Amino acid sequence: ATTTVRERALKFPDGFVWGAATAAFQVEGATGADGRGPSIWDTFCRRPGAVAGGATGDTACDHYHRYAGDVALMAELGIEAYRFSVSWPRVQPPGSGPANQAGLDFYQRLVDELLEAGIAPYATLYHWDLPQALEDAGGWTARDTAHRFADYARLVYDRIGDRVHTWLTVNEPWVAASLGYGVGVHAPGRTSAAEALVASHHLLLAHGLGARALREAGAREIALTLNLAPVLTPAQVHDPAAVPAEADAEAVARVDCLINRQFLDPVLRGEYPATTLDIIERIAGLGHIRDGDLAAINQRVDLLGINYYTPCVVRARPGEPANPAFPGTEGIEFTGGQAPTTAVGWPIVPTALTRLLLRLSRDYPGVGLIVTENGAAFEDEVTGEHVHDADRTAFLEGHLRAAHAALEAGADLRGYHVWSLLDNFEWAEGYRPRFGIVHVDFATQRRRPKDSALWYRDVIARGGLGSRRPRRPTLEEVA
Ligand code: PNW
Repeated sequence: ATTTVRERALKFPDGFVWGAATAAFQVEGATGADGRGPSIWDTFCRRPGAVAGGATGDTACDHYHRYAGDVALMAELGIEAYRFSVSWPRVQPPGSGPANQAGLDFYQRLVDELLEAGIAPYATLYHWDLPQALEDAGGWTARDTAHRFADYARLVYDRIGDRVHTWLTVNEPWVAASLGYGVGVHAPGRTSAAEALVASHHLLLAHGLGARALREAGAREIALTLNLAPVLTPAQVHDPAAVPAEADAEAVARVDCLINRQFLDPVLRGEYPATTLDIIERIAGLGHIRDGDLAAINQRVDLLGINYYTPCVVRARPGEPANPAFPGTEGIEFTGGQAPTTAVGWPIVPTALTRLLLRLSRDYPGVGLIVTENGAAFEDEVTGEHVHDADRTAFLEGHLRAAHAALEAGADLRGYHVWSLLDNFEWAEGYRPRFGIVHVDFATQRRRPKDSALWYRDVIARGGLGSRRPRRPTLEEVA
């Protein structure tokens, strides 16, 4: 006999914030408008072979001109919060000096439109579009860039601080430093493990100095956003309770010190883990870490923003060379595990989100948690008016169930932003991978909510997930 198991309806707490996220360079376009200066991504896009298809951010989703329509669309979907980023080269084209008021005007218009629609603005101050002039002066390998960031944060706060409750300083310092300065697949395209480690420290310092400047100016809620990846052995991908062998456990702990604790510990505990510090010392020296830096980085934050897409799966393998994105990982193999993957090849492991949220609650108590990005690229099926993306809906539902499990176990999770509101410029991958819950036809700029957006609208309206009969397997799957 078969029993029909219904997935249970899940209610999220009152006040849980349902949002959607984008980033300036990925959606705005209008890169020459109103005095905006060049960023490292404008430059990088013009380097032959750097970005798939030679794509640029010149037009992107033209959100700079279409923001009002995009806000109206969010309102129709019932989205309660919009996480956008502010483009530094719009606000301060050379990266220092006085503000470009015309650039700030855009964010004021956007924020006013959001508030008018009852949508809470969540402003990220740095989502990778460094002014090119600062890169020419050393970029994130230069300590001064962190000070420039704090000045810029203050300029933005002075204009829209009365209207924006939640501020996120820096988005994913690991990606900005490792992929930008270590592996070279992101702007500015440098390839030095030592520079990546120095850049990481300066991005952390920027967060700390920026958070301090925002706090002094009166900001109410301050956060940063980290790309956190639970580090698992291949066995734990399927069985979260699997106990790793000692050598594998050491590999897990080491990688955890690079992807997660290199950022969590300085920000939330005011120190680097010993393993991280050893690796930094061996590869970059410690000359760039000055007395007082860790205290500056360890500002009180009200929220920790978590970008979660996929776990990091590793095991010990003697003789394996270090992964270029993770200096100091000789003898560790990075594998995918056996999970199904998204269109960009990232394994789909929702249970790892529960694990991550509970680990953060246990190891870093006292800070509110918010998922600032979670989502997936899939091949959507466009048929006339409709865009079918059952894979994305299943991905989001699985991760919301995982988030709910963490809430039930006591995690202080305050909200969730889907990545992304719109299909957009996916960095080195160009416009091919589509992460949006809203489809964008880049030839016409037409927006069409995908099935996942309509599903998300219902989730928000209901304050959680309805009960659901799992899909019956198809004949091919049974055969
Ligand atoms: C995040 N990786 O980026 C960013 O915050 C978004 O701007 C981006 O569009 C989104 O995730 C989807 O990729 C990442 O290679 C980019 O490990 C690359 C990696 C991780 C995160």
